Amino acid sequence: MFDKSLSRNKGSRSFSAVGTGDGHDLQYDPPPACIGNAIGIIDEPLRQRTADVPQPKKADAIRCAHFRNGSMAAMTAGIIERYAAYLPVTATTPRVTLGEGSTPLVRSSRIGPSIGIEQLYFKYEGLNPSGSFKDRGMAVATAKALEAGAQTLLCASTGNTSASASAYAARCGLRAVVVVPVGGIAAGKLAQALAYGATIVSVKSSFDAALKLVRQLADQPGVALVNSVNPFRIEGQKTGAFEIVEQLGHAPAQLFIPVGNGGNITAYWRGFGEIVMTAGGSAPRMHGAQAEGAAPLVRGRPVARPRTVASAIRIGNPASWAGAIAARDESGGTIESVSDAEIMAAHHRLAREEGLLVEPASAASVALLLRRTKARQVTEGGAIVCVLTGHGLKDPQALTRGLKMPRPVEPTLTAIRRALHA
Ligand code: AN7
Repeated sequence: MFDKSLSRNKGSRSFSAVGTGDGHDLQYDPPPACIGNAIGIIDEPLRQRTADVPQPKKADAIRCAHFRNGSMAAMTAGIIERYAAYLPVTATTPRVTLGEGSTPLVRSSRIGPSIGIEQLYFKYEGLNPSGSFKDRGMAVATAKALEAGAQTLLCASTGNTSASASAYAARCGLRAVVVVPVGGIAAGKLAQALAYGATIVSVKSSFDAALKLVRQLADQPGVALVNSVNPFRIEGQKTGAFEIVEQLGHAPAQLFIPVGNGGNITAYWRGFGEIVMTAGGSAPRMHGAQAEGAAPLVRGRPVARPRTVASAIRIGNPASWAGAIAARDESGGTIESVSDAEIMAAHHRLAREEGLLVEPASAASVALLLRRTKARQVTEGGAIVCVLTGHGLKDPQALTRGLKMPRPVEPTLTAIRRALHA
């Protein structure tokens, strides 16, 4: 079991969780004031000072009443502010945030009991500001890019990285340039990047080839590459592990997580490792889920033409290959593949049995848990956490597959009754 307080050389940082006593549905104290003092939190990023928002002369009553019981800003402090002592930031690093992190750890109501797992939780990362876990890493990567004087965020992406980079670039007045594989990105994510004002280049290649190209392009002044090969991305994403430990009060026994480029499993493993080093306890077994048609880490060699319904993890040559394998081996875990049918079945169950809407890639973590449970490979007790990496609304095509949209009926009770019984 982990101690709830993590201490480091800069003084101790206490994660106080005020809960209902049953280990879930926890609420958090605002970050202790001492952290701000110790490292000098800057209230607003430097680049935003010029944004001149017209202010009313006199504060209006409704607004004052609304904020009387604490400002929204305190509730949604971003990950840099909350975890500065554990991140490679200094007092002058801008506290870039869109309110990322602080995502719910939702206890399973129906899937867990149905497979005999009492303590099953879902880390619902789709509730991040741009709809995926990438926002944790992007906050730190963008802050460090600003600090270094960059003007452009550059990335290749299967979708979520491009949406996240575009959002954070817009936030900070930077340019986003995203290179995406043609036909390889869900419609919602492309629309999202466009809406945030990114410059999008669609290349006639796979994600892997696109990443290779942007790595060459990144070698220019003023350009920051924000794929997970950027070490600040991994640093930001490890905060997902910190939150799980805060929310449970200890680390889970097992963590299930989808794997594409291998960045996130590397980040979570680092996060758990740092907690063990500072507070003791044991880290979870890490179970990485790849899609059967895009499973280079399972096969032990790159896949030239990766195929899967889960476009976010349609990756044949993961950039964080070594990190993913280390997470697996050091934790005594596994990296396994699941079929598209298993992914969509898990997607369906999450929506219908838990009320959790995710994109197919995210459902891979649950698909792997279901497969291991069926094969009686989940023998040890303790809490299990599945990371749900991205929101379901991003991939409307996958979402509506096999669903029948309702036909309009006449506005009469008879017609509605007839429709209900059809
Ligand atoms: C929902 O956006 O690679 O193993 O370019 O969007 O860290 O790559 C997305 C990856 C899992 C895999 N779930 O994470 C991109 C991109 C979702 C994702 C992954 C991705 P990594």
